[in-house]
Formats: sequence, C-alpha cells, structure tokens
Amino acid sequence: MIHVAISKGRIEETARPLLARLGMLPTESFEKSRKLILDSEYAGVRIIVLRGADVPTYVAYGAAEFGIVGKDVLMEYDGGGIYELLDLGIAQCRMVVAGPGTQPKVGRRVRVATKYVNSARRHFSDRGKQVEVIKLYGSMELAPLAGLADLIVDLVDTGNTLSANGLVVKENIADLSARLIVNKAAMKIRHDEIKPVVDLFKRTCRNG
Ligand code: PRT
Ligand code: MG
Repeated sequence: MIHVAISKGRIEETARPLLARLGMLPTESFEKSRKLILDSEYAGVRIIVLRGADVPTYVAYGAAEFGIVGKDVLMEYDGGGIYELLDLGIAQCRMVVAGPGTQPKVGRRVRVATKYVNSARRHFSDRGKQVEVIKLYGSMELAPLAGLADLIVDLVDTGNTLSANGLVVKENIADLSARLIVNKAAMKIRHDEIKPVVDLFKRTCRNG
C-alpha cells in the first residue's frame, strides 16, 4: 500500500481536479464519510487527510509515503526525512510582510506577529533587521489592529483580507504553492513501488 497524506481544507479542495487527472480520487467523499483514511480509485493507493502542519511529520516517519502540502508548511518544518519532489502549481499564494499603511515610529524593537516564526526570523535576519517575533496560531490580521504587533507575516492570495483590515503589503517573502513530498527512505528502499507514482505525478502536472 502507498499512502498520500493531503493537507485538509484549501489544499485538499484545490487538489481534487489533480487527483481526478491522476485517477487517484478517493472512492468516498471526505465530508460525507468523515473517515480520515480513504481508498482511492488508484489500486494500492490510500489518501489520508491531515492538518497541514502534520503532513511532513507523517511522511518523515513513513506513515505516509507521499504528502501534498503547502510550501509555507515546508518552510516552517525543521525535521529531516523528506524530499520535496514537485511543484504541483495549486493553492498558489504569497508569503508577505504586511502592516498599516502608515507606520508610526516605535521606541522599541519592531514586533512581528505570525504563525510562520521560522520564515519570519529568517527573512528579517537575512536583512540584518532585529525584530521581536510573536507566535500566533491564526487571525494574524488582527494583531496590528489590536496593538499586539507592528507588522505581520502572513499568506496573501487576493489581498482582500489585508485590505478589509486596513493593512498593506510591505515586503514579499516568497511565492508559494502546494508541493509533492516523499519519504526519503521509501524513495530508496521501495523505489520500484514509488517511482511509477512519482512519474505519474510528473506527467500529469506537466500536461496540467
Ligand atoms: O487548518 P490549519 O490551521 O492547519 O491551516 P489553515 O486553516 O490555514 O488551512 P487552509 O485550509 O486555509 O489551507 C492552508 C494552506 O493553503 C496553506 O498551507 C497554504 O499553502 C495554502 N494557501 C493558499 C493559503 C492561502 N492561499 C491563503 N490565502 N492559506 C491561507 N490563506 C489565508 C491567509 O492566511 C489569509 O488569512 O487566506 C487569507 C488571505 O486570503 P486573501 O485572498 O484575502 O488574500
Ligand atoms: Mg484549516
């Protein structure tokens, strides 16, 4: 059996047309069955639906051979055991620094609120900027409005959420999309099983 762990929510939804083209759609719907592990149309392949941040962990430990997960999650993941194989070109967005249009000078270190602490630290330290990074688990846009932080690091797609909260993009950090990842050991040891699936993904994405 081969297991493909997919980030639930936005990525699982946008991956459906790709899974259809791969002939790998789950045989039951995630919503209706409420099952977290599903058979797929592709013989020998099962789909597991997980919190995005858990996908690299499942793949690293070999509980799933493959994963479909946002690049933002991979940028935060600091374990080993996985290879990033392919840009799937879905769930595209940008990681940005955002803040109020006019930035009042603060008499202390600039505070940056984010779920993406590793990416934020890397971004500012690469630019020689000393900032205080504050970890949040969601609704980053609220932090500057409530006076918790001066800036945020968040994902942006249309920009509607930022503008609805009076925030503007200050700096671009990275262009992101969903990626195919694979367990490193499986790639070597189970090459005969893994390779055909990798090739199928590559062919299908190219013909996108
Ligand atoms: O459930 P969990 O807490 O793990 O994550 P989540 O609730 O953020 O999951 P979900 O379903 O939103 O999917 C997250 C994945 O989708 C991320 O890992 C990204 O790779 C990808 N993705 C693509 C996005 C966006 N685009 C995106 N726009 N994830 C989140 N957003 C959010 C953003 O954080 C902001 O709040 O959408 C809002 C901005 O959208 P716009 O269109 O108003 O700019
Ligand atoms: Mg979610």
